[in-house]
Amino acid sequence: MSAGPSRAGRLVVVSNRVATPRQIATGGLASAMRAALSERGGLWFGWSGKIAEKAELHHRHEGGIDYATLDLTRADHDDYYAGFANRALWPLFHYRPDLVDYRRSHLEGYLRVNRLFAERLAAMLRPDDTVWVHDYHLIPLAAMLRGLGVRNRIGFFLHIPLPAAELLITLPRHRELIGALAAYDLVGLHTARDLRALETYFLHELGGALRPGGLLRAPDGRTFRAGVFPIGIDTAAVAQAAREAAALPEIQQFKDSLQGRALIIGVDRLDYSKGLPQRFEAYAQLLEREPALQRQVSFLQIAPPSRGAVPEYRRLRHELERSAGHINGKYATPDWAPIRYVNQSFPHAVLSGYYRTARVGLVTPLRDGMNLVAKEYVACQDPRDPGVLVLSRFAGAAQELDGALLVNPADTTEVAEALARALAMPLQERRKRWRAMMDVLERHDLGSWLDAFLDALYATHPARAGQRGG
Ligand code: ADQ
Repeated sequence: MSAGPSRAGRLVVVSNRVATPRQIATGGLASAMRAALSERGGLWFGWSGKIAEKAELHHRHEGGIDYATLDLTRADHDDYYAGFANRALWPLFHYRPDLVDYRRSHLEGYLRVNRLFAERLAAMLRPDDTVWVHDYHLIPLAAMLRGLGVRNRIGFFLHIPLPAAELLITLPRHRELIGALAAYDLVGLHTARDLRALETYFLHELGGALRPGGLLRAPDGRTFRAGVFPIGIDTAAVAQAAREAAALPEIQQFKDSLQGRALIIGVDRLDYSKGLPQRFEAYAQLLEREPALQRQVSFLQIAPPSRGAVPEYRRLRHELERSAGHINGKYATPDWAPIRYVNQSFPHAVLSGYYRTARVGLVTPLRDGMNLVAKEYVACQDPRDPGVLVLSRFAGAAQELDGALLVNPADTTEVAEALARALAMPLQERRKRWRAMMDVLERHDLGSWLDAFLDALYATHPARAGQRGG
């Protein structure tokens, strides 16, 4: 096996869900992954999204890419995905230890499915493949692959925040789980805050060490590289879609329905990390504090439901229905509804038209790894008359988009004030702020994120994997 930054061999992407061309027609990250895979000749491996009697593997070749997808049994799905990943890791990593529902059986299922993934993947790997594992569902995958004798370069990217060490240690068996990151050659995170959390955890909880050149050493002597790779969007394509969206009939109709009112837009998966109840409350405060704005603004919140099998998500959905109904009941007039609350997904072409129509993009997650909606909103603006982004300090995107009005999403008064300021902002200031943000998005787009991560991964030396022992 050759050491050094050789790019020979396939790229193998592993993620919980696999986006085959037929399943998802659009979607930035999925198409960027597919582009990277078809360019290098590659394999995408993960859960098929199906629940079946047994864990059957399906192979398909499409668009120059091999897809290998594995069905999960009901028990595996419930313990690994709905259980440990989404009821322990997701809430904890989003700073909601109060919502963690930790069960030993869920953790066992999580380890079981990771082992299953490792076994199936190991059988498909060639010696010069480079493996890129995605997200919190698969943290221990590399450790399990190493246990099976796999020596390939393996990188990991975490799409969600990595919380402070104080929170990580509340996870039972955290040493085994978080410590397993050391089996990767490269661990990528969205922000410097996430990287600090990882370093602090390895140094102070595991007794590891920081080596020159961004290397972390685990107590057993393994070293790995960790770095900050803030994900971007396909800025040029998104901006282009927004320019073209004006001609779509649904966008024309939508604009007519506003009757000249200023639009505030929110677009999020229906998730408690996105701060939706607080956002509705902030909007109600705006209407209360600035009665002159009543009938002059309209708030469109698009929130397609997700993870309906998890009780917290069902509760949140009810809460938002109540809150939207309450606000509309209190402030609406026969010809004006303050909130348009829509539980639907839209093609990106249409969504980009909504973004471009909106005077304010309201993105207020309580915690978010990055938040691509914030970036998409900015890229969709008309440079001549751009809207204003109101953005949570606790979204990874806030580290880059300082042209936004940054807010603490829990401080609903501050958010209401920012909304009022955004709605009243003069054109010149809007242009200046937008230009600053757009510069960042043009410099650091999705393609450059992909290249930066892969360059760093190819620069690691898999030969040192031989030092690890089996
Ligand atoms: P998500 O939590 O899913 O992603 P986000 O980054 O906002 O959050 O991405 C959502 C994507 O879905 C965006 O591209 C958005 O346009 C799209 N979307 C949302 N609602 C939609 C709708 N109704 N119709 C169509 N499309 C819709 C995770 C992490 C984030 C991180 C990303 C990428 O939680 O913090 O930014 O991964 O790393």
